[in-house]
Amino acid sequence: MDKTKLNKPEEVVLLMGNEAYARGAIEAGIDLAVAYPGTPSTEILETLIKKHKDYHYYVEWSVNEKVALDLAAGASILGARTLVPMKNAGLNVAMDTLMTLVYGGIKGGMVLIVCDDPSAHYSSNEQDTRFAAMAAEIPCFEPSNQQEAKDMVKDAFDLSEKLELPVMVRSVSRISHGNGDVILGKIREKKNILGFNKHWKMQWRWNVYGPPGAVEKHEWLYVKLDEAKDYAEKTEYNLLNLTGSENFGIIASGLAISYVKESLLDIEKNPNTLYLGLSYPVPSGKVAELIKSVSKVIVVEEGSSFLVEKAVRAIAQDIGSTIKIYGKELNPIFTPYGEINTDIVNGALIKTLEIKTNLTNTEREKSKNKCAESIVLRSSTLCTGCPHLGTYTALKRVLKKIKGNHILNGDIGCYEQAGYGISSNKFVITDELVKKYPIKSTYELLDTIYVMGSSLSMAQGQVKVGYKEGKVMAIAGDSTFFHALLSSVINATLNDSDVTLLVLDNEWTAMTGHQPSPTSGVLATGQSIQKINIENICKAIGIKSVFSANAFKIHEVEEAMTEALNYKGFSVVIIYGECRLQFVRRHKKGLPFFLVDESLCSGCKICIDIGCPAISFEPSSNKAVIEEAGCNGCSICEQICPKNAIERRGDNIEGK
Ligand SMILES: Cc1ncc(C[n+]2csc(CCOP(=O)(O)OP(=O)(O)O)c2C)c(N)n1
Repeated sequence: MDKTKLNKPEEVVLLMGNEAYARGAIEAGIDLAVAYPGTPSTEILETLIKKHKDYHYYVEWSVNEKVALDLAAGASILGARTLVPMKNAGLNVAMDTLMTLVYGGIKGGMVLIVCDDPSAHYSSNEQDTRFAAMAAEIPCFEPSNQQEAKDMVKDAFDLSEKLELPVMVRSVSRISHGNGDVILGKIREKKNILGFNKHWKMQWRWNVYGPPGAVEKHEWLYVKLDEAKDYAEKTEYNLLNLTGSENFGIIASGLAISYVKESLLDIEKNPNTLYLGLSYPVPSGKVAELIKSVSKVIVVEEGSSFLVEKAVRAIAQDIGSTIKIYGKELNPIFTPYGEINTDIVNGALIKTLEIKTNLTNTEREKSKNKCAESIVLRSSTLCTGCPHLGTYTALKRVLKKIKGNHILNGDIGCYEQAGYGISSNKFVITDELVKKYPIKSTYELLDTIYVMGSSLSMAQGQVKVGYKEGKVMAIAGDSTFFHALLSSVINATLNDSDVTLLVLDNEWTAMTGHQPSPTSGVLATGQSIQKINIENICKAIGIKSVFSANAFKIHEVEEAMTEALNYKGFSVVIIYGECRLQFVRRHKKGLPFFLVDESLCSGCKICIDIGCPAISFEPSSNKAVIEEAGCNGCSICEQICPKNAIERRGDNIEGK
């Protein structure tokens, strides 16, 4: 965001959804914004970090989402306005706090922006986090465009303070990462006065066990929920339009509203509509009015919790209506998986309503296909020179020498790509083949990947039930180590599990865009701090077998891994190697690069199996090729070439 424009209310600025959310928070006069990075939410805090000095609020990348929410809770009960953005899965981590925080609420406004990811573009699931707002019994906004993204955050703070409850704003990737015109609003100059009052409006207000106890505090939450329902009926974000001329009505929420609006233009229909910008609680009065005005209702929403659809059915039953309701759950016209878009809405409306139309979407299809033609198909890979490539190359070589059906439990980070199966062969599943499947590509290494921190505890489960057919390993990064793995590390130490953990310490939270991790030595604000050393933590916990190695020195890594794998009990190898992109940023000049000496290359493809995007194979000459401009000079290929056919050129700076 351009600072000069920031102070100009009424100015129209093109903003990415996540910048719009950040702007909304600035306009609301926040005191604190804390988060753990996670796509598609990361840019919200990144934008706020850039502006924290101008608008006087505290920012930090916390070690995980629960810690972030706890921080915000502590501040909000003093009266501070706090923002906690996170990705979908982030709320799962923070849910423990949220479910109890609502029993007494907060004093200063608290807004959680939860960025869902329908179609799982950046996530391991497509969860519809609106269900969490419903479970926690707090209001949930859902913007349909970038303007609303900004406005809703600002209004969510006011609502939060009015209800004395945290309020959720549910985003989706296409809002968070899409761009749109936003009319800027005024920035609230006033900051809330902070103060601590133990019995603010209620005895033991901030102590859920203090009298009145949890049940009474839950009862209080229901009073608040009634106020939220009232707001849902009155707010202009929930827009009822009964001036339509069709015998069907549409109820849509969030981004689906934009799809519906576009679709109605396409199919040239003008039904009664109810657009919900606040999708929890659903305004039953407005829904009832719409139901009564038509003979069928189509519910369009993004996600699979059927939140609005279920509510519409319940309201229909309540008012004795037998109207047919279409959506995703019963009478499905949309699938509950994958995201929707205007074309899908068009198709569903045309089919369900048996609309005769000339609309074929051909123009849109044609331009889409044209764009698709110019895109080279490729899957994601680790970067050239990535330290994880060195680690995995060493791991493959070590495991090849140890007999058995080893289990590699992966975790969440750039290194998870070793489980993406890029260039893996398709094969018919037979028990024998499954066990003996020969791993060549780095991208076929990891067997399990679920969520942050699960690798090591899953590995423990495997050995504790007596798995003995091979080695059991867990592989996780530095940011993940602090986020959710540390408790598993303690658990594995306590219960002495025969598992080897590899911690790939690349000094950054790389996958989400190089936010600092506790091993970076720097804070979000740029302030230098002492690095927290994972090796020291492991030793302090009492792990007897802790090894370390340099990711860019294959033999060193192999040696450390071999020793750890030979150890009977819990062993840890910390593999150091800064994310090569960060390293290259600091050493723009003078990096070495590597080239293949064709006269020596035997075409064995050992270097290809590293999985480095700078190395390819030329079938016509049967030789490997290194693209000079792509090479980041890590030297892994040089170290493993059996023919010494890879030559170092340029200067001689090595990775740390
Ligand atoms: C609960 C949760 N929060 C956030 C994320 C987003 N996320 C994906 S990978 C990652 C961190 C990766 O950092 P690290 O473990 O250091 O590995 P690197 O990418 O640096 O190799 C994060 C925060 C997530 N997937 N789940």
